[in-house]
Amino acid sequence: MTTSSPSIALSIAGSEATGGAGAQADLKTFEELGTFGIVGLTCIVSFDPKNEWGHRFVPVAPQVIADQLEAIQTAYAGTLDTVKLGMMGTPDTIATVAAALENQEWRNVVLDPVLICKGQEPGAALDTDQALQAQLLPKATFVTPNQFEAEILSGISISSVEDLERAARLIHEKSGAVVLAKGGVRLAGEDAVDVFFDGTTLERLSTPKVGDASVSGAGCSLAAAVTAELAKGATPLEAARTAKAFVTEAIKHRVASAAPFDAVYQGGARA
Ligand code: PXL
Repeated sequence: MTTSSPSIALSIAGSEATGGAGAQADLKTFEELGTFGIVGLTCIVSFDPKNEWGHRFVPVAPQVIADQLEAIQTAYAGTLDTVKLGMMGTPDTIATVAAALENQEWRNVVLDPVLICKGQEPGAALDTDQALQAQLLPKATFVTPNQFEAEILSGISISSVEDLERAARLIHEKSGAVVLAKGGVRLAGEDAVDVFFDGTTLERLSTPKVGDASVSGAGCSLAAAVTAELAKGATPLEAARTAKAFVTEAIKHRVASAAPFDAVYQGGARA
């Protein structure tokens, strides 16, 4: 290894075939932010254009997930210390990933607690939600819930930035992790406000909203950008600020398609 080797960032996540969200968003974000990106794939999501772009979901077999992580962790033993956890999808996948995480020490475990995706019914996957909270949340050093996920993790309903701040504090108390709770476009008002809380510092990260529709891949890319910045050695607050600016540009340069939602473009900051 030379001193110019890039920092390594691993995403354990699902494929979203149209390229907006999931592992594809993570890898593009890792690359844009100057890290060496790696993926361990947990599932394949293919939206169904014949069925209102609903989710078709196929899990990767637990042994195949374990094999990928064995290859990755053995290849980069000693240099890999930062991981992002995205969509898991099943309790078996969560157990497999939790076991693999135990095989080494981590400096940063960024958990994007993907409970449901756009178009899925809330509560469709209660056993998966519970497994995620029991087995992955305790391992997280940084967690990035959206409004819905923050409601589930904190147990309170969220309709204002003040609520989001209360939820961020509750989720920190429960997990010990740094929290970046994403209000995004979902809370009323002219600004997209996310809340950072690390146990001491509470900061509102605010930018003017870029339209009112949520854009596919925004949440994944925000958490991936946090992951890349932490891998490079940024503090959690610096990582959150950089990630917010990165995703704002990615939303401004979003890509339209025949799907009902636009996708973020991670090259936006360069464009
Ligand atoms: O945006 C959440 C998300 C994460 N990962 C995968 C997805 C989605 C939403 O569609 O498909 C694989």
